[in-house]
Amino acid sequence: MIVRIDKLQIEMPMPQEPAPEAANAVQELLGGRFGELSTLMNYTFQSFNFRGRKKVKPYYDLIANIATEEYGHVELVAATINGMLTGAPNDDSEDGEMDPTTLPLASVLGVGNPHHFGNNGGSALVSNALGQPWQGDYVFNSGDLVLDLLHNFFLESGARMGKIRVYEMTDHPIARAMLGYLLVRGGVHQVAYAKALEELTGANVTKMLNIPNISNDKFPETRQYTEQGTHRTLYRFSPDDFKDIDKVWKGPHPEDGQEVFVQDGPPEGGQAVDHPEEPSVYAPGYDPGELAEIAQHMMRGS
Ligand code: MN3
Repeated sequence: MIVRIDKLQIEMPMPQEPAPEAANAVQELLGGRFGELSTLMNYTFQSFNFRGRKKVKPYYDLIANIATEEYGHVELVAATINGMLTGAPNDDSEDGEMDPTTLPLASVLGVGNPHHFGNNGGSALVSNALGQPWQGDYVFNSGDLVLDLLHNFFLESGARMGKIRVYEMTDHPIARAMLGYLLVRGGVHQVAYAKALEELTGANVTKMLNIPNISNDKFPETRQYTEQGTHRTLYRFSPDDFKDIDKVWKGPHPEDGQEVFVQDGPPEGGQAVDHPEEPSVYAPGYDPGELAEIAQHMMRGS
C-alpha cells in the first residue's frame, strides 16, 4: 500500500479569505456519517476483516485499494478546512509576536465551531458539522460480501449527497477545488461498487446512477477532471498488490459509455500546502522564531 504524505492528491489554492462558518460545514465531509473518515474506516476494516479473500480476490483488492485512496481524501478535506480557517483570527501581530490583550480570537466567537480555535490550533477536527466526534459505529461490516458492497454503494451515494449540499452552501475557492475533485473520485467509487454488485448478482446497479440524480457536468469544477478521464480511472495504490481490480473496473462508464481503466500508481497530485503559523493560538509555538532556530540546529546536527 502506498500513502504519500508529501503530496496532496490535487494542487490546492493558497488560503485567501477566511471562512470559518463554511469550514465548519466542510467538517461534515470529514467526520460525518458519510464523510471521508467513514469511507476510509469502512473499507479499511472490511479489508482487514475479509474472510476467504483469496477465493474472491478481485473484490478484496477493490475494497482494500479504495481504502488507500480514501486516506488521501481525509488529508485533502483536512487541508481544505485548515485553509479556510487561515486568517480567521484578528491577527494584527508583527513578526509572529502576539498580544493576548488585543482579543485576537474575538473575531471567531460565534462563527463556525469554537473548537477550531479553542481546543485546536485553527485546524480540522475529527468531528462532523455539529462538532460530534466521528464514531466507529459508522463502520458497517457484516462479512456478507454482497451486503457490504451494497452498503458501500449507499455510503458513496450519501457522500455524494453531502458534497453537493456543501457545494450549495459555499463558493469558497478552496472548498470548490476539493469538491470538484472529490465529486469525481467519489463517483468512481460509486460506479466501482455498482459494477462489483452487477458482476456478483446480475442486478443492473449502474442503472440507478446518478444518485443524487444530478450529473457531475453541472459542477464546473469537475470538468477538467472529466476531460482528463479521471472519472474513468481507478488508481492502483501499490506496485505489488491489488492487481485484480481490473477484473471489476472494466467495461463502459455508465454516463458517457467510454471504457474505464486502471492506472498503476497514485494520482500525480500537487504539493501539500504548508499552512502559515497562527500566533493567536501559538501554533506551532508562542515564539515560532525560537522553534525554527532549534530545528535549524537539529538539521545541522550541532
Ligand atoms: Mn472519498
